[in-house]
Amino acid sequence: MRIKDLKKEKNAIILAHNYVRPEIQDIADFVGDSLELALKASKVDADLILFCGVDFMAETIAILNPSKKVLVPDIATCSLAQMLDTDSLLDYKKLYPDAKVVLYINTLAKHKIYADAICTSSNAPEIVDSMDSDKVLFGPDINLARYVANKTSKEIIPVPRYGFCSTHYQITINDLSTAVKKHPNAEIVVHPECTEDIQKKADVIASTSGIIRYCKRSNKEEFLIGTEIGLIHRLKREMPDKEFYMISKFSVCPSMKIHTLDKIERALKTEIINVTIDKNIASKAVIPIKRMIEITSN
Ligand code: CIZ
Repeated sequence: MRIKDLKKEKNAIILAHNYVRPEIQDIADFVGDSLELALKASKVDADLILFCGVDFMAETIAILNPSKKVLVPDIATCSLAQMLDTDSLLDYKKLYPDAKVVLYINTLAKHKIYADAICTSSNAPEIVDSMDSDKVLFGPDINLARYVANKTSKEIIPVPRYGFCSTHYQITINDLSTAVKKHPNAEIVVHPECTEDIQKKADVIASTSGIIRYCKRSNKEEFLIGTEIGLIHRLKREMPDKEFYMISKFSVCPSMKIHTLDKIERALKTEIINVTIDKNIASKAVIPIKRMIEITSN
């Protein structure tokens, strides 16, 4: 049976992250960033959510939608989320007892439970500013931590000392100068997970959905994009009259590309792999996630 029929039969909806393969974005009911997807999942009238993205995103959807069955086509691990380990987080908390803890959404639920608030790349400075402490433990991405530190008067203490997204880290200054030589009129738009060197040369730094919104507003016709390659599909689809070039052709997240149409069909047929979270962890992790939603909707 085809995906469309299976979706109808099971009252299922397919949610896909901005970074997944183009053919999956094309059949998804909704494509967005992790927070948009989790919020969308709470609003839809579906019994089953098939999510295409990586582990921490699937967990967030499951935590915010406890009454719905959440499936993934395959196990996709975010290497950045893996860079935070429980012992270092707890050691830092002991070392800075007065600091609040803000964790990027790219963390596993077992770590979210230690946060005062979660943030995404689109709301990180706002969430940090809302904390009632001068010091904030922030993790796990060092580049996002630096970006936030430049936007706030609070002291940002990165946890761990050097967590990074391998996909964004592969975008080098050399790639950027080559791309600028080829497309001198293009605006440089990058994600805050890019290194500090790249961020300094950028015209705009924004989250995935922020990049889409910015390119729509801009009068420019050409853009050099510094993020995972999957976003290019959405940019081109939504702005066919503008030109988008990757700064580096190597910015590909293997975990995001693990999902395929065949695996989606299989998942809908068999209803495995199910995303389940320990009830005790879910009940604690939902608190800092809801805190972020509360802060950003005020
Ligand atoms: O929140 C997300 O989906 C991530 C990881 C990045 C972004 O900028 O959308």
